[in-house]
Amino acid sequence: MNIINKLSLLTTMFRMLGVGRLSNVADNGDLASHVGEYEENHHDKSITYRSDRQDDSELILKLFNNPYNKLSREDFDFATADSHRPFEMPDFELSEIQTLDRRTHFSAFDPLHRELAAKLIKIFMRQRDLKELVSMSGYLRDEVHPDLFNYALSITLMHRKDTSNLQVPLLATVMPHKFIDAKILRKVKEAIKNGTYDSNNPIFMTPQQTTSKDENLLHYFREDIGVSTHHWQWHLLHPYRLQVHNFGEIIPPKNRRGELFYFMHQQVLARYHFERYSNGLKRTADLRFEEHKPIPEPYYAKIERLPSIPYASREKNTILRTFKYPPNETVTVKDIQLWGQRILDSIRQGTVLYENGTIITPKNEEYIDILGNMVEACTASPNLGYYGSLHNKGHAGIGQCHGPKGVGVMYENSCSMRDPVFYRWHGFVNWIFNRHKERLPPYTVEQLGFDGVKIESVTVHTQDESVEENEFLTHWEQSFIDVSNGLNIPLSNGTEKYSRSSPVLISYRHMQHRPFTYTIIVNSDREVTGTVRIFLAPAYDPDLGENFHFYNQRNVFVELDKFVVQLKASTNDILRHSAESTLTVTTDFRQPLGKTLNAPKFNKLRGCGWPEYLLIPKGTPEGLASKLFVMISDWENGDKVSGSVPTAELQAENPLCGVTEGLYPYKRPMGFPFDRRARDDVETLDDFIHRGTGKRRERFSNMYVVDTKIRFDGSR
Ligand code: CUO
Repeated sequence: MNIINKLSLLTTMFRMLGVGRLSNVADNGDLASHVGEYEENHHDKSITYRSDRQDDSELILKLFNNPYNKLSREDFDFATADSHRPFEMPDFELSEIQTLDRRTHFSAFDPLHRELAAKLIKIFMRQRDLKELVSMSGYLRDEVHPDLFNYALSITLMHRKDTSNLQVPLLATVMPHKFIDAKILRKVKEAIKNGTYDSNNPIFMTPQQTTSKDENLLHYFREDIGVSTHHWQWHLLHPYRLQVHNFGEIIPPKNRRGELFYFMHQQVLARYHFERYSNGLKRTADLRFEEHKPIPEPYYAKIERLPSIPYASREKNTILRTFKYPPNETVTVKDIQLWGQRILDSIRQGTVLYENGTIITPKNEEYIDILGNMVEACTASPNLGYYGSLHNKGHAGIGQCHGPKGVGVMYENSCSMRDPVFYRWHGFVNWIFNRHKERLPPYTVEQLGFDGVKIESVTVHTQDESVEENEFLTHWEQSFIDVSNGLNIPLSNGTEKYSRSSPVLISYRHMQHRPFTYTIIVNSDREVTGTVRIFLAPAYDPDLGENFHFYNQRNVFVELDKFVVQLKASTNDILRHSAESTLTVTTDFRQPLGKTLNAPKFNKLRGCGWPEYLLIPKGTPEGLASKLFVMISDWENGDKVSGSVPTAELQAENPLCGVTEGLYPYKRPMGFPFDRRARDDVETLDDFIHRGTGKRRERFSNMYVVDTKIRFDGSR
């Protein structure tokens, strides 16, 4: 009997014996000792059983396609028995991983699912080379829940050295039901089945009405495919569960992971509010977990968690309540409040209670990182038992507040940003981070300044003559997503008009801006390296009905770019194009699978990063007044981390997504200089960029503010 058959038989036996229950998947010593035995013997076992017909990278990427269909032999040939070598896998691991029923909603917010994913990742990570990985993942592809498989293999490919140049297939292309209106996908599938699909006439996805009238105005932002993709990829890079019980870390937390959790989500919130202001709306209220607290906005997802199984919808004013959390926890509103209180106590006292009972007072610059992991909470939290799991269980509670109707989008990272309640919940999470940030002393003149470096001017130009200097112009644009790898219909039977190699394009509308260039003229009295930070914020505060007070404005500054420059000892003309931003990615949802990452700008984190087309918020037809802030800081004495060099390599790292290994390249706090309150005499942004008083008041030479306008052109 060849090994695949042997495994299938064992699997069937386990199922018959009832081993396939989630309740059996608890950590226990027996399990750990079995795993230990396997680890010891592992290197004596060879695991390869495929033919060598195809390139390994191509093969592994094909495993993501049409995940709810069985692998076709034409796509993935496991070869004949004679090319197999002995293949063994600890049966208990397989039987556990198989316990997740294929119709269950997989979510990384579910601790049991995280546990299964961690085990699967461990299996993938320990394969000794790509060939072994192809064999193992190829075998497991149809044995485990498709969403679990996608999650675990994506994380693996992002973290193994031998797959670091592979573009993990974007979830929207292989599981489009989580991103695209179910009706549209049904229409496409019908057309293909009837033989009426015409690839020259892509189907247009029109903006959906999914929530309140106000929030529907923000559909282009909340429900944008690129926005959700960024969020999904970010969480793949920074999974909650980083360890397997008794095994230590499988995915070690990346440098400043917790701080990045704070910063990336803070920037999402700043952008969301910028878009609200662009649409004539005020700030949204934070959502605090209170008994019977109603959520004002309804949300009718119109997308599916599994093909043909929709996400639950939430009616207007649905209330928060006690909810179940796997495996057998009941989480009350009071639990969440208690964790919140303990976290706020930690912030007030500046101390952290670790699991082993020690109390530590971290340095200011280290505390935010600990706090991020504590609030989220991932397994790098200092004390999950005491500080609980505020953010994650908040997602889970909101995602289940509809009662028995099933789960809502808040229960999953791939689509939670579509729901208006995401911004209310993360508003509360960010409020907690701000409690800490506001306790920090304001940055000193020395920390803010950069003597000898003077920004003489900053201007913004587009090539379009209809656009004025210092004006951004935004407009709608149509792009395409190819869903041919995610339709799960058997296609190439020889008589169909459509085969798997043909693209199936759906057109979607998104925001875009005219490309522009910043011209920054800088005088320097010496050769020196600087870090340039560019931010944009609205000038006018609709909540107050007047220009922004710095206290509030600092929270809505969106970072547009951050990079390192070598200044010479004279006048420097820094020309920087909008498309060069280190914070954005230009994701093409039509990209063919198998493509490797060799474009100069993008590294292995590709897919994580703010969509380039949403770099500039929408603005208004009349032009939304905004403030462009540019700052150059001393790189050597402030941002440089040991061992790093200001090279193209450093600039290829996306500051929103972090680095897969080594140190985060900008040492100053994320969000600097707007992450802290300013000194007491600062009321406006203009005050912030000045130092001294009376006749001695002068601008920080390394800061510059330009009045800009964001004009939305709705005519195209
Ligand atoms: Cu990214 Cu709440 O963490 O969504």
